[in-house]
Amino acid sequence: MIWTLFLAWQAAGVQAPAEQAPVEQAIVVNGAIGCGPPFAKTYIAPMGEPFRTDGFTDPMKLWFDRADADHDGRLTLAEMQADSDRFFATLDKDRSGEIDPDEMSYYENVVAPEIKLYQRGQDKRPHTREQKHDAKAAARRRADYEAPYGAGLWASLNIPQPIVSADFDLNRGVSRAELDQAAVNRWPLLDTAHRGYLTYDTLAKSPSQMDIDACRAAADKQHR
Ligand SMILES: [Ca+2]
Ligand SMILES: [Ca+2]
Repeated sequence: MIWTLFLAWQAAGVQAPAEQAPVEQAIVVNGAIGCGPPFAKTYIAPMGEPFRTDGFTDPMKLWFDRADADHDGRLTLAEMQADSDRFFATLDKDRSGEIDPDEMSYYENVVAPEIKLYQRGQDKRPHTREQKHDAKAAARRRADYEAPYGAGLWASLNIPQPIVSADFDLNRGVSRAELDQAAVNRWPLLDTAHRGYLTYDTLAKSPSQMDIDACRAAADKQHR
């Protein structure tokens, strides 16, 4: 029974929580058109945690549903902070109360390698017409100063490194209080309607969902 559940879970493409996520997971340049494996889709949550799916489902939904702890469909700032606190605990491996430079490096290299500005292998020689198109689009995005980069490519907010940007006192460590403060600062950028809560449907579409939509549209066109 457990095994069947595990297989079903695998088939659903839901990845393990961040700290257990496989490092070598297929990472595609944002904007690559493709549905399903190996086109894993990533969402970097506002407080920096990566969520990954198989390319058919929106990873932002995984984040939303988990952060919405009372499952009323409304995500409050307190819920987002509690979710961020839980993530903080997974990053603060030595439980010093601060994400130190080593732990930050682990975050960037192992937990959320997608956020690195230039990924090794990112610019592999494109072969197919679609890959060439994607490579051009990626180059255009990098050339545009205002364009998202780092975590911003995968996120609702254009914050290249969502953990390090919470180091308000610049001591090269991020405390729980700093991350909580970052949540307060980021909240108005998400709750643009000033309702005091977020709903999945009113959040801007995630980059992954836009990819999924584009992919579906392309597939529909082919079948017509
Ligand atoms: Ca809620
Ligand atoms: Ca600090």
